[in-house]
Amino acid sequence: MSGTTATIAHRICPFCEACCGLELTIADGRVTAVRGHDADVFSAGYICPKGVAIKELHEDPDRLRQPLVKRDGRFVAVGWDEAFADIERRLPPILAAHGRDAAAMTIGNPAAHKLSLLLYGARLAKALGTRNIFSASTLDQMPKQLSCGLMYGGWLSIPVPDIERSDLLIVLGANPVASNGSLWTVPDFRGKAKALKARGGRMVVIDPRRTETAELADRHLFIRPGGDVFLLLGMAQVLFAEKLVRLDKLTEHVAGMAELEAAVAPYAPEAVAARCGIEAAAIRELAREFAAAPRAAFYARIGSCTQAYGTLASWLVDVIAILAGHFDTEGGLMFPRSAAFAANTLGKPGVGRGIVTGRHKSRVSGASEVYGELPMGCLAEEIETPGTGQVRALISVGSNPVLSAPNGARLAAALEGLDFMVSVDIYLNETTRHADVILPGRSPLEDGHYDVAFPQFSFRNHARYSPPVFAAPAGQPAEWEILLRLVAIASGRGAGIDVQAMDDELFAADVQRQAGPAADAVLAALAGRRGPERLIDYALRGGPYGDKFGAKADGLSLAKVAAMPSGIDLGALTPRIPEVLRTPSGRIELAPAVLLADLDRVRAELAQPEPAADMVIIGRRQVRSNNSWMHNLPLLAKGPFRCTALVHPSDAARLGLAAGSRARISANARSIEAQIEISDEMMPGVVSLPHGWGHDLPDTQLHVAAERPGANLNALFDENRRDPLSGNAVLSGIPVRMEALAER
Ligand SMILES: Nc1nc2c(c(=O)[nH]1)N[C@H]1C(S)=C(S)[C@@H](COP(=O)(O)OP(=O)(O)OC[C@H]3O[C@@H](n4cnc5c(=O)[nH]c(N)nc54)[C@H](O)[C@@H]3O)O[C@H]1N2
Ligand SMILES: Nc1nc2c(c(=O)[nH]1)N[C@H]1C(S)=C(S)[C@@H](COP(=O)(O)OP(=O)(O)OC[C@H]3O[C@@H](n4cnc5c(=O)[nH]c(N)nc54)[C@H](O)[C@@H]3O)O[C@H]1N2
Ligand code: SF4
Ligand SMILES: [Mo]
Repeated sequence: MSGTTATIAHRICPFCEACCGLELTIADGRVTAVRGHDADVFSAGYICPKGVAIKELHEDPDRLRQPLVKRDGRFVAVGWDEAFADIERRLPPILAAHGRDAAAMTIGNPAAHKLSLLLYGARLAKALGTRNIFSASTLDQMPKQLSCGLMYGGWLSIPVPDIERSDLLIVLGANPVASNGSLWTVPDFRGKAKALKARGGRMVVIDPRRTETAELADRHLFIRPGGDVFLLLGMAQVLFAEKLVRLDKLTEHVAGMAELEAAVAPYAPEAVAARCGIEAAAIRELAREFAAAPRAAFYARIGSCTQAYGTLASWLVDVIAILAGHFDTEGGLMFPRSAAFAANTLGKPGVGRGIVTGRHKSRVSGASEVYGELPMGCLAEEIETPGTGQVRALISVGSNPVLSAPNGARLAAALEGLDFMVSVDIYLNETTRHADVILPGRSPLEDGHYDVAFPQFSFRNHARYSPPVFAAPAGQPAEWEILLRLVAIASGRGAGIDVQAMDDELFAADVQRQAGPAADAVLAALAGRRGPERLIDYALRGGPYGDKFGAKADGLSLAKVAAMPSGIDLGALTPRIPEVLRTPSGRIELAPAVLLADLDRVRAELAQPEPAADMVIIGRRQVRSNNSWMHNLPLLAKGPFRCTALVHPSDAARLGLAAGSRARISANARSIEAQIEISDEMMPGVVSLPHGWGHDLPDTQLHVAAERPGANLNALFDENRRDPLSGNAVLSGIPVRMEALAER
């Protein structure tokens, strides 16, 4: 027996939006056990297998711990100064010769879970000064951000179900039992759904697959993929036609009621039923049941976003909640009040400048800028197409678009054509293999953490901070330091810059701009802090519960939050209308003109004959998988093979597909091969395949993932199919052909 005693450490899990508190047992400098942190005020001990796998991520021999630089086509490990010297030699000349837009940046999902990347990624984007910013948001939630921006005036003012006080929860195109929730931070969704039912409440799930969440529900309705807008228009029409609208206290806070009513009037359930695959009577009943429930919430997520009418669908979900009187009220959809970083807690309450889009357009396709970004689907053409403004250099930050974006093969070829590429990433994977330099971030256990975004979507208000569990290896910079060195290179100040001094300078400039005359006092109050921790302290102390830099003695600061390893509970959600609004009118905009105009597409589609696809494909998520990058961890990779194409028995029989056999799935003149699984949980005519697989590309370093690579769903998709308003990719309901393959 070694003489060391075990110690306990706590860390907010960085893998999904549930943000569970982990409890780690540490002995001899190693993690020996991972469990849920029972005393965590927010997650109360809940975790899933991915949280346990944090130990394997920390120890993964494939995880990069040193920069890699490509020399003569092969990666070699180098020191940090050498890696930055390479970047300094190669990046600035490209910017000097071809202008700022010659550089592009991609930002992936893990950036939302890493304080350093979220807070400093924006600094890099600014220093690059390029319009070519692309992120996972346009493969995901941009439609919801846009609809909420238009309605409430803030890109992150997204209301969430107050599940603990609800009697009815409708879930559309989301599977929180597997995904653990998204744009809704709700650890242990299953437990909360069961509690809702135990107190007499009901849950209805609408999904082309009878999901794990649907299994828990009182009712499941299949919906035709891509048909959400039709269902939702039908429900909204019923609320008006049957006089079920009750705005109550919101009456004086909404604008556009008459326009909304006129806009949805043509869409009686009978007119839309065939398009969504739900009978008119069921649509009617759903609207009535929702309106009649004393307290009800409507939650829709990625299935409703990654489609051609994503923004309209996202808008209508909130519209229905508002019309039915289930908005900004207990048990309905409510706005969290985040302790830090929320734009909707800053500035003048109740009114603002709203949002703007289209400040610039993408060069090749003319796609509109939305929230400072261009659609990810446009990246390949921006690299391939010659001319002024052509993208010649790329910095990828925690993103793997070769697998996570449509038509990765085209993108991979485009990346090969770049003059220079840098990846800030922890793996040599399908995307980073194209880089000239890879700069690895630290293990999450070597960084402190505070969630910047997710408290803005949490089922309950809270503030939690995790200090680093382990010291970083000597010489390994934090990701914010990596990003600041890139800022220095991009802004011509040289890789050799004193990063700490530059951080002081950038921070002081922010405070001067934001705090005006109070700036000196604020800076003095924060003098002991550096890096992301200083930004958290600044945000917390100036935030809605803050100590206002000493003026409110009982208010929050980072020191106070850090002193509570189980976090601080800030209570159940409370009504925030009108204070949360930042629209120019100071009202909820029920009928934004761009959305009403977009209904033209819906009208046009209804006038066409119904599409007659043989099979359409959709995606799915699984508990032991996380997008494209956690398949290298043995704990998650083991067990039954998960990247299977799920089909209904009737389709299997019709197409001659046997369980366990392989099939070719084709669309858009491309095809993949996948293993068949047969289940009546699928809607007939729909096949479901998880995304993020396809780890069989050469020159990666993912030894575990490569053993069972799976098929890449996104290889089938068309990078040019988008929701025109948000630029979001269409990743659902694509017609495919399926053929049985002879056994090999
Ligand atoms: N067909 C289909 N496609 C989809 C989806 C779908 O439902 N269907 N979902 C979409 C959604 S919702 C999303 S969010 C996107 C995700 O798209 P991406 O963000 O591009 O994909 P991830 O798989 O999350 O890749 C994360 C990358 O970050 C790296 N990484 C992990 N941890 C760290 C870290 O701590 N630091 C750094 N620097 N890098 C790190 C990984 O090595 C990997 O390269 O995929 C989208 N793609
Ligand atoms: N275990 C695990 N957890 C994750 C992730 C992961 O990869 N694995 N990824 C994380 C990320 S980045 C995100 S964004 C979230 C996403 O969280 P969720 O939105 O809950 O994602 P999914 O589980 O993919 O659920 C989407 C559902 O939409 C259904 N669907 C597909 N097409 C349509 C359609 O046209 N209409 C309707 N109504 N439904 C449709 C699918 O069958 C599926 O059940 O999950 C996060 N959590
Ligand atoms: S649900 Fe799992 S992956 Fe998500 S935060 Fe909790 S432990 Fe981590
Ligand atoms: Mo996502």
